Amino acid sequence: MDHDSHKLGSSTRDDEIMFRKSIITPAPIHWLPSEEHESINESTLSWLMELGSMTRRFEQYCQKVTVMPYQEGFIDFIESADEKTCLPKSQRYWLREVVLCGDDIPWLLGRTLVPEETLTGEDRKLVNLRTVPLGRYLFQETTLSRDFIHIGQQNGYWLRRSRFQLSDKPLLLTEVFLPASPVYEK
Ligand code: VNL
Repeated sequence: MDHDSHKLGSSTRDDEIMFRKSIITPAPIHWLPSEEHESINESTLSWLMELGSMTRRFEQYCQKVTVMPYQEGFIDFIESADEKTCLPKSQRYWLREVVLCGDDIPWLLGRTLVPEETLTGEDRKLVNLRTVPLGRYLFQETTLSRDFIHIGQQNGYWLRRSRFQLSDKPLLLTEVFLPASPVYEK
């Protein structure tokens, strides 16, 4: 008799859920030093360095952009050393992973990590987004600024990592551009 079997699929606390593997594979990421950015073709670079909302940019290339939630919830620690160095230490982090689709075709994998300390006041709304694109919230905020964008490649696909500040409270976004996205169009 497996004594732990009753735990399968059930949660330990009402705000704690069972986590699946990250939507972004653990395959190694090759981060490009900024000197190498000039070797990227102009069109691709304009996507990777997009400063506005990716959702809005995508909307120029399809009829509708939709969010398919993959998983959302609080996690107690960050596994990836890479990500850990980008955020201050926190008791908990809000994790949101989604697939962003253009006309129902997956175009982007999005992973957002938010230290609990960032979720104060109005910014607590970040935990209630569900199918609302994150950008709809972030880019209407006047208190939003971006610290950096890192560009990289994983399994031959482009990705980027951006750290934002909402009223000086950090959050980390990772976006993997899938092959069907207009990023790869020639
Ligand atoms: C979301 C939408 C996330 C678009 C993204 O990157 C993005 C989201 C992290 O709704 O969570 O580019």
